Amino acid sequence: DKNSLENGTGLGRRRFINSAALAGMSLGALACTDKSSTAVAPAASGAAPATHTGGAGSAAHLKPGELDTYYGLWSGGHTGDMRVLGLPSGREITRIPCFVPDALVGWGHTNESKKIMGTKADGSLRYSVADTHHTHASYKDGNYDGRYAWINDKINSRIARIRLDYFVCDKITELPNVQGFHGIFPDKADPVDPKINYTTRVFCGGEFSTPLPNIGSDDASTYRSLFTCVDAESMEVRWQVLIDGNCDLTATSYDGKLAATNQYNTEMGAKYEDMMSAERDACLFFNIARIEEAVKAGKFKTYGDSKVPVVDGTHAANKDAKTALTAYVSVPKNPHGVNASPDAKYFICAGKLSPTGTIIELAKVLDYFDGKLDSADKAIVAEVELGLGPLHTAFDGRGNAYTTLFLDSQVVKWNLEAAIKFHAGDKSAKYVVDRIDVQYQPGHLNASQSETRAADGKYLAVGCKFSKDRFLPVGPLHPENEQLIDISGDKMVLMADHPVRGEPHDFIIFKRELLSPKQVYNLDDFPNAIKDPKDSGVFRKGNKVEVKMTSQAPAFSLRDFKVKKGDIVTLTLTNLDKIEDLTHGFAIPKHNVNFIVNPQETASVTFVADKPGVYWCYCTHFCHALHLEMRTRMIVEA
Ligand code: CUK
Ligand code: CUA
Ligand code: CA
Repeated sequence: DKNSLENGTGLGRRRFINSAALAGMSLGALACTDKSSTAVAPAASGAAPATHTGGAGSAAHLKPGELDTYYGLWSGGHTGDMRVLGLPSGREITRIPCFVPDALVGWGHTNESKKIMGTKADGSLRYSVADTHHTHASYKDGNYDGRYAWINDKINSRIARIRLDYFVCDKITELPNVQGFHGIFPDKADPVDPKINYTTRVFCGGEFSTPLPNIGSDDASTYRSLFTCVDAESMEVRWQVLIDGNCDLTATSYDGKLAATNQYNTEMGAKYEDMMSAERDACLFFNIARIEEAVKAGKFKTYGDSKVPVVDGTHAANKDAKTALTAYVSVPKNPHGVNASPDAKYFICAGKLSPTGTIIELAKVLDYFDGKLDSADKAIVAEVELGLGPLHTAFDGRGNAYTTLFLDSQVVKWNLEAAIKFHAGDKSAKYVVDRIDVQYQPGHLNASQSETRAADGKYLAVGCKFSKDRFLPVGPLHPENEQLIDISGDKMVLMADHPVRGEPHDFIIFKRELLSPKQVYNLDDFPNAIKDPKDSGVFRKGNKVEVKMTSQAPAFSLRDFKVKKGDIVTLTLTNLDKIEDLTHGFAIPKHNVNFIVNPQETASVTFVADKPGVYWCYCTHFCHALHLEMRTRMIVEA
């Protein structure tokens, strides 16, 4: 029966098949096997209700013109952008380019965006590939405050900040000394100053270990990972912590005192067999106040060219809990995901290779740092079976957690206090509340307002890594399947499937009232703005030519402009139109130029006019009845 299976006393067929697979195969082989098995028999047990009645579910389909009630910020995976979805409709509203060039807005083509992305000496982009995984937003009083969002690039260890007033990326920082920067989480308060009840730091977990400094060496046992703190305002790297093992995901406490990362490679292995050889790994806690004191006191090193202070968070240097910067709490085999409960009491680590969820009580971690517990492991208040392949956890604000089970293709809803009771010996405590099959193999999930004090338990989105038969086939590359589940009642109810282009990982969902985006730029925010059309013209210094122009539908301020063959041309365009939604584009044939300017925005491009001729520059963004007529000529003289 269901409960005996859930609480580990029974063995259903579904569990049996997966357990046998787990025992007999490597993880890699297992994932492949499971993929094909779900294609054949997607709903092995506990099938989701075919229909639902009432509740939040009835609102999934919005009428034309109706607005969504929640924003979703989705990571774009290796498209390197952040995607903005409306929930519950699941409609993708926009994409915010960050790490990778974007043809619509000219990201990576304009001088302004290239400066943010970073260029080489020759002016070309330093990187044009990325791999984003995690999106999080800035906090105030335990809820999102609508200032910023952040997103990571795992490939090049970069963190991007998005201004949520304009939905644009405004800063990108490359982290020194680390590779495979994965987890990311803003703090929610200052550990010392109670007046600072908002985000001032962003923590970043380095997943891969490298020699430090990174000279070529094949002895992986000498490689190191670091945990990094970035300043939320300046986006400069404040400090790093040298650790044993690696970092994966990150979480922060509501009081600002603790941050943590789950560690799946405490073995410091270079091959996956080595990385999964130990029965237990860890959830590593950082004492933020003590780390900042150590940095202030000069107790740090620097590595290579980096000036960033690195403090020592290894086991050997942190044996005395009363002065320790770090605490390693042991959790079962290769955990994935660490998430903070909205009651501010617990961090949950999901087991991945172990079928368990581990609840760590934060007050007890602080007790350990105060010398009141003889072992950090005593902060564990529950370690309970959830199902196979637990990855990420979300919350409903009513004491329940929702964890994705990658191998079981399910979401399990479980009650934290009941799990704690069960762990303490009360075997009658039924901590598993519900399960629902998802289609298929879920990675991240998140609930509306989940990782805030205002978790509202309305919607749960699940990022299924495989969509298989859920959409019309489009060749070998399937979309992923983002599913929406109504969690407002006792039973989870599947509301909708949405295809998403690969390959998102993480996302957050929050109430639309928390944001008030601006729809027209401020001319004064652009130092190179051309505020008066009369200031337009061609200005030459040797072979460097500046072309200044404005746009007002349906015309550019220069009806034509002349440059000479070989000129290095910087063309600056200010959109003087003030009306909301009145965006112009600017393309120059044969010169690889196309970008847009939104109302009151200024952007510039630099290119070489290398071939004599007449080039019709035209507006690429539909703006006016005379949009097609909105042109100017660039005449390149021999
Ligand atoms: S990781 Cu993708 S499913 Cu990068 Cu957050 Cu867990
Ligand atoms: Cu301006 Cu189209
Ligand atoms: Ca391991």
